[in-house]
Amino acid sequence: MRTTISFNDNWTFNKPCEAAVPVTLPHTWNAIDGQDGGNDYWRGTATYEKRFRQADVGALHEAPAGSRVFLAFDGVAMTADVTLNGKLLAHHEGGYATFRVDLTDALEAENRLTVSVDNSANDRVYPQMADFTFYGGIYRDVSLIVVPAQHFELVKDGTPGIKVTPNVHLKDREAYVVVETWQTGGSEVWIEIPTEQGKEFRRVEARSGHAVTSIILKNVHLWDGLNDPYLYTVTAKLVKNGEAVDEISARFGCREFIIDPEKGFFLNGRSYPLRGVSRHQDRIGLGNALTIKEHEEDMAVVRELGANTLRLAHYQHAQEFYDLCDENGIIVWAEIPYITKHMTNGKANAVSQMKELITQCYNHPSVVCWGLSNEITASSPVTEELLQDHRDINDFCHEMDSTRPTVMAHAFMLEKDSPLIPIADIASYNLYFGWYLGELEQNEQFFDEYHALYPDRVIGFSEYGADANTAFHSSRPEQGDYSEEYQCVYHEHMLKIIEERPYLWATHVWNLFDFAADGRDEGGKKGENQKGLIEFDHKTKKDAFYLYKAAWSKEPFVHLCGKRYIDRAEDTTEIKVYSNCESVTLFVDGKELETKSGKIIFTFTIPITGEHMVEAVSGEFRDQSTVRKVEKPNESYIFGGAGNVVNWFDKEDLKPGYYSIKDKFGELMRNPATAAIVGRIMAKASASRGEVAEGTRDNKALQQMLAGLSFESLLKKAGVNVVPPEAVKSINDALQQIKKEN
Ligand code: GCB
Repeated sequence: MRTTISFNDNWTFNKPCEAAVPVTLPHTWNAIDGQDGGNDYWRGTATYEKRFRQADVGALHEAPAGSRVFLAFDGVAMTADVTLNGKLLAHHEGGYATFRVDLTDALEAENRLTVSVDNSANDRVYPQMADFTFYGGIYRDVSLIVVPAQHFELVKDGTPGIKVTPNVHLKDREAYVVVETWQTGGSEVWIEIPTEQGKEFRRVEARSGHAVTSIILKNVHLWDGLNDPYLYTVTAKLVKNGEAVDEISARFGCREFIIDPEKGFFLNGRSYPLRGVSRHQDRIGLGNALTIKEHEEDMAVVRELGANTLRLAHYQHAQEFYDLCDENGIIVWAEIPYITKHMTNGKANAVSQMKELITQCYNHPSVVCWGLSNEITASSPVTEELLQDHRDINDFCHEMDSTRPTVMAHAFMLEKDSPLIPIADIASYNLYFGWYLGELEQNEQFFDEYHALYPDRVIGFSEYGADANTAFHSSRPEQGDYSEEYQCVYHEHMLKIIEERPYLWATHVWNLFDFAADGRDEGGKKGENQKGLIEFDHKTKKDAFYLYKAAWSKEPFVHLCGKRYIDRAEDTTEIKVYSNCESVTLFVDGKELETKSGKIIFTFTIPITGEHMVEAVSGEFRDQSTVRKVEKPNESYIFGGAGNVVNWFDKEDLKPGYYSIKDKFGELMRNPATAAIVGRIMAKASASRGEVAEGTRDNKALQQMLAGLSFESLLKKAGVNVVPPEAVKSINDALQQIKKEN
């Protein structure tokens, strides 16, 4: 039988030009510099070393003769060379999948194990371009596995050695389950599945290292999402001369799903609209070096939110986390880091990462699709090479797995008729109208247009979000102000339009948590993408979190928004409550003010004169906050950047009949005089965005979309560094000199 022990302790970490330090895995060398902004975190090659004597490792010196010894690496970013006693045993490319190495033939009495780890830039291993930090290190567990000479396969693509394919017949309440194993040696494999009625058992002949059998589970207990995520466990024993020598097991779930272009996702024959969030794995102070504790905490938050789906972006997550999704009934979109920029030399790596993803995640009932790529046209043109790589990876997914569809997440500027879209079984779009650019309504317009054009194609919403820093607040929230309140306005709109569109097969908020994006410097924080519903500590929940909780969770609660927004300069102020209760009563300074009935969003207007205690109550559920009337707005609530541009003019201040920044970009480009003013400023903005802008210049859909936007919203997107508030004023002054025709 096999023995598995943790090999996380007693490593030495050597970074070039620095003294060696002792470390315990998991470890990343970018926990600090990968999160502090400046896009200057260290990317290079560092070495981890561990010395061990066979005599000190029980699992080794107690192992019977002929045993084989493997090391399992659950995640080493981004490439790894594993050397034992000077012999190079493995080279692995890809920072997010499990790989295992056979140490046996290089083992000595005293051992020196080194893992050389590299996260430097190259043109071969995905990801190379994205906003998130590409942490380096042995950031997941390492374990030592000792198996007999005859054992289940451990090395090939990091396989669990066992593959379970349940095929559910809902009408008969049966599942036809195919179980396969791969092994070295052994003559027979014994397969056992305990059921509620007893157990199913098969003796299977092992031929050329492969054994396969099928079992019909009658009265099958379904894996039914959040309602009842029931898991079966299958055990496989490898038998030699009538005796079991190795044993493995896998959990699986029996479920059926279909995806309808008009009605969306169905689980086990019932409509089950997928509504949830995306997750990146990292956390403040820890980087990507997590333990099961952090994974469990994240899952607890997902449960509190009531989401029924997660997009585990933009790479393979820890196996422990897919396990948690299985156990909690969360439907998962799994993907590889083929992202933002296509690389001519990247195909082999994209294929091998996909092979590992499917091999390692195949048995998880939570996983329902394989994501081929994310916004791959954001900075690459749609070339024949890019199309062919997608076709090949797509075919490859189907060969490996005939039970799950493939999916892609497209950038907003990818034309709806692009030949890239029909390659995958399902298309989804990442749209940020109402945040980076454009108006909120353009989100639903986009999808309705797509759905009208292609009513037979499945379409989904793979990303949408708005950044919010919980330090910033406003009673007149505006796009680009980074306030907690604008994030609420944005998501209130998005929640509504999503609920009105059952054809969206899956929707995922970007993102559940703020995450490290070392190249970013915006909204008052360096190095973070702040589109999370929860801050980077994975603890501080922003108000928008409770909007979705009110929509999705069945746990009754009331949440008073704006607890961090205490000082307010207006005489009457709005108090907003998110709740899944039917009515909410507001008390101010202990006095009952008003009861409102409704759904999810309850707003009250109250006069303020001094400091007031506000309380929202529904039955036994209550929440409290304080508001204080102040003479002047509290400066610390205002993001000193784009916010100034946002509130620069009110429509009433403008001269009617003359052009202004409020006009549509397309309209301004039609008049030669205004086009000259606008053109100059757009050239400057585009130059500052460099490479990404380059790829979008000749994009018809993008040009059309831009034409429909107000020039003001484009200026907001360009940001204060490119167009400072004074410049906005002088552009507007210039436009106000030019009279509109007719
Ligand atoms: C995207 C990317 C994601 C970014 C996000 C953003 O479309 O897929 O990686 O973090 O936009 O916040 O800009």
